[in-house]
Amino acid sequence: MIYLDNGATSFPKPKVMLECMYKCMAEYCGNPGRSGHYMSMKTGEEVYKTRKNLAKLFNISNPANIIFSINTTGALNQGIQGLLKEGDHVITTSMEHNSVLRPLKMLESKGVEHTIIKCDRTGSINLRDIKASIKENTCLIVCTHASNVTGTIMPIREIGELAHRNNILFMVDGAQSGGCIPINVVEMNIDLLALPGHKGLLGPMGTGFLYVRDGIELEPLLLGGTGTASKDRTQPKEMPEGYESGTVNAPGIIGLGCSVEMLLNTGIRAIQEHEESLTRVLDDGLRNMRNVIVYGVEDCKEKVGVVTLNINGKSCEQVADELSEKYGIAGRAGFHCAGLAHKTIGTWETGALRLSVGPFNTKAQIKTAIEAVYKITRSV
Ligand code: ALA
Repeated sequence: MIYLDNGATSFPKPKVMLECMYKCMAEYCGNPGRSGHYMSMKTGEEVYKTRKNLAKLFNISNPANIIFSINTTGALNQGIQGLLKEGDHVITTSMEHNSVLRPLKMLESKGVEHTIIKCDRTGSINLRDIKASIKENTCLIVCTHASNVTGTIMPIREIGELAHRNNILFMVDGAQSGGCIPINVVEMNIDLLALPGHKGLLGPMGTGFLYVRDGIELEPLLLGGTGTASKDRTQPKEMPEGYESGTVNAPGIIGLGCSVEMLLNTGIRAIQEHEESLTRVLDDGLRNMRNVIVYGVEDCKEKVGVVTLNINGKSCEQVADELSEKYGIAGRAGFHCAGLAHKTIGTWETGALRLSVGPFNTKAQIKTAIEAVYKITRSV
């Protein structure tokens, strides 16, 4: 299969990661931070190694500020629900995933209000609109780094600057950008960063994390065993264990650490260049095709490796099925858990087909995909 659904999860995974996970499970996997024997200690050390690799990749000075979660949704929920309280105001955008918009909607019933800034039809935001929405009780701006519907990259550094000038915290959803384009939490003014392990970081599903800058007060979302202060009925708030209650996905986290090590050696810039060149070929090939509508920004420097389209006369689901069944090409059709983003770009009624590239795709595969879409347009 030609896999162009890297926006949903990356595939294939690096062999080094598979070997790493196998070794962990076959040779030493004890419960980290729970016992003093070799297996528990070794697992704890390897889990910590992942924290260190992630810290290095994102310029996080203290690896203990990384809280492991089961996915980006878990990380975003911990960040959003852990921070906000009655009377607070939050600013977000119309290109967000439901993992931001649904917690914010739920928090309305707890007295937390929010403003959604409408982006334009390419998914781009105007900083002036954010600035105009800041109120006295605004305490958080939460924003995707790159849209999962159009790939559009948001001006994160500038939004972070604006937030900090107004004493507002800045949280970034890096679900589509982590491992694909550089993220530097210091240079980009990021206070909280939520990321998946299984997308651009090339780790397994069931992994993700939330980075929380020093000095930020956060209520833990999940209460329970931390391996520390066991006689205490109240939840410890030490980072990171106070926010990682229960047994963590150690084999997954350790596998993620191996993938991140590989990314550190390869360099994110090299991955970015490769994905950008493939995206350009795909975008150019489809944007100029009769009966094909491509959404989002045209300049591939302004987006991650996503090309989203519709073919006149066919539903996006039909096109996705045909691509899969006739041509062995994997994409994702529908609304991508981001209905409001579809409303923003004008596909509220129809949804769209998303093709998303990864580091292991080749130019030949992209050309085959363009050819396949062309054949489908001819069969309408
Ligand atoms: N949020 C993921 C996507 O965009 C699953 O497909």
